[in-house]
Amino acid sequence: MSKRDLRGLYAALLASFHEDGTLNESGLRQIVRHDIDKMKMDGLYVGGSTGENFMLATDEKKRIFEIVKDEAKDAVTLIAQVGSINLKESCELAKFVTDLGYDAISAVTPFYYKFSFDEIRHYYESIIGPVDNRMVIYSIPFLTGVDMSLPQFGKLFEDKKIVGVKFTQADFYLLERMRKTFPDKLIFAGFDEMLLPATVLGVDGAIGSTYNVNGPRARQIFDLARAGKTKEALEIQHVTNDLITDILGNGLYGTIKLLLEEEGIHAGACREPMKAYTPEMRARAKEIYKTYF
Ligand code: MN9
Repeated sequence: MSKRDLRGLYAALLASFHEDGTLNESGLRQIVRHDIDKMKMDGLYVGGSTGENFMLATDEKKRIFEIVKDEAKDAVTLIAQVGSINLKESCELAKFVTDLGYDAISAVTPFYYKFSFDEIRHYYESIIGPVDNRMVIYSIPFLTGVDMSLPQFGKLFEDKKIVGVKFTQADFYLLERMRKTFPDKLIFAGFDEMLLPATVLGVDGAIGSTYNVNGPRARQIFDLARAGKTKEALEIQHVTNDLITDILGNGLYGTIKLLLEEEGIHAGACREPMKAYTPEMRARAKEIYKTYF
């Protein structure tokens, strides 16, 4: 099992597709290189929401995990998100990425059906139990509807292989309680627009979609906040949040991909049913690029 320190800043990796919806393998490699070489990320979080993972077939997920490992090698930490409500698939992917040498596994809380906490615990134990790897819970209540309590996180964390959580929620009271209660577990901030307050509360790292384009500013916020320079960090968070607001207003993943296209990276289209780019959306992305980069 990888012993690599998991702390640090991760890009939630985008996937690249051709217009016909098939995977654009060279585009994906370009994004990986960009995140490592230009954005200077400590790691990549592969197969998350930003990777449009929940719209993909199992063999496409596997191909992405393979390509990313092949391109990144051991240059950065790699976490593979394998969660889905097809538990058999999640278990198969957990083994697959462990064999590939991924440093950790992550799994979104099972969604759509209203699973009980016991069922959620069973899900995590089924995924991580059989493999020699570490698990980072992916908590994102606004998309999954699964909002776990402090004691519930505590029950999951009793399993030594469950080492942390990607905390994509804005509940800073819960975040503070988690930090105090679980000093040895890893907490990753999941909302890029709240990186500064999350860092002040002592997160171990952050995982975000906008770091594919805004990595250097995120690094400044993270470093300044950890050094106690919150005023300076806030200035950069303000610019960052102007950018994020503009990105969200134009379509999140599509706009990040269009910003990468401005850098000569073939980030391509989004997977249907996400919509194709309109001329207006492309034009707005160009304006956003000129404003912030
Ligand atoms: O992985 C991302 N969450 C989603 C985390 O995409 C649902 C975030 O990075 C957000 O995209 C970002 C913008 O709201 O904070």
